[in-house]
Amino acid sequence: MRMGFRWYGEGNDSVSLKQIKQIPGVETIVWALHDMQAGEEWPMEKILEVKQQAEHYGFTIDVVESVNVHEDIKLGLLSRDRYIENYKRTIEKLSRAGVKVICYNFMPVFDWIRTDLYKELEDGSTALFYEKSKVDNIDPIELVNKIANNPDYTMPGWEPGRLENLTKLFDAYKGVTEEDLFQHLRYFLEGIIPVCEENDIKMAIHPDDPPWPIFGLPRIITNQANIKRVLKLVDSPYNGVTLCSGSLGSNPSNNLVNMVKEFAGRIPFAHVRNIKVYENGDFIETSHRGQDGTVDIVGIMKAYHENGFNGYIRPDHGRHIWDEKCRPGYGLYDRALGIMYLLGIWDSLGRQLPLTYESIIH
Ligand code: DNO
Ligand code: MN
Repeated sequence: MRMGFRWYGEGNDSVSLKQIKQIPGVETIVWALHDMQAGEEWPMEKILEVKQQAEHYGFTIDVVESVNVHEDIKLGLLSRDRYIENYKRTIEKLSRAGVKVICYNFMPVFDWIRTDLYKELEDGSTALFYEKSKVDNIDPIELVNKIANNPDYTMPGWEPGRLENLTKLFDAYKGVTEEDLFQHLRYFLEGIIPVCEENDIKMAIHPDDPPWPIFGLPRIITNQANIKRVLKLVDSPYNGVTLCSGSLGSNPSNNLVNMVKEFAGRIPFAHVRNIKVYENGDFIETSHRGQDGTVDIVGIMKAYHENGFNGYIRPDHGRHIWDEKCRPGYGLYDRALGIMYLLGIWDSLGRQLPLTYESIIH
């Protein structure tokens, strides 16, 4: 298992590489060029700039999250081929820079959705919260405007460029079914996986968050059966999943331990985080500790260990604690606590030797 930490880049993150360096066990940053639009080919100079910054602190840049997929690909439009070509070129460049895994998602229009970014938990910290009835009853355009007008943050999937076209996009998705989405994903994978095989880059699809249709838009990366189907669309070890326990865990009928067992070998990247799901379908993000939420974090880590997991892993969203000002869900403190918890479980499952006295004498 190799530990990673998501970093939004110089000038774009409240957390510095210097700080990340002081979290035990982190080997790679999980990064992206966040100013690139979906569908654009990534420039090599910008990739190498991040590589240089990371290597200065001894990190690799093995995991990219995400290279976003253009909506025309998800919609299955004729123009998709151009964007698939760009995607292939980006894969080749990332491979040349040393990248091993690309995380991406196939959610129409939006990435993750929450109704409150700073909901107070019992301990006085705040965290991302999803109120089901609110999303079920809200006008999506109204919600998006509210978020777009708050200059304090951007979220993946909520970049201004994407928000402008929202009404048009909703129209374009009218009549697009789940089955259509599967077929569009197949077409995309058939295009890129041979390039991944040649360039030794594993694709890892992130589950939909939350894992059910929202605003009348279809969502397919939602449960065990559907993930199994995605892995078979192109049955190659280079077509994998980012198994995100928090996203999938917000539907209590998803059994994450079973998924780790079934998909072992096809999980190049794991997101491990906890959430607390309420009976009415609401959920709140909690600390990573198993007892604090409804996701079986210890069981999941054990299942990874038993199945010889040697992929990348990262803590996912954290709470906002100790008055930290940061991107919602992406502060330093709670994610660092999350790492120590995950490493604590992991190290207790195998024999971890302390340093020898000889090894510390120079
Ligand atoms: C939620 C997060 C997501 C993820 C993207 C991947 O669990 O991990 O925002 O980064 O969906 O494309
Ligand atoms: Mn995730």
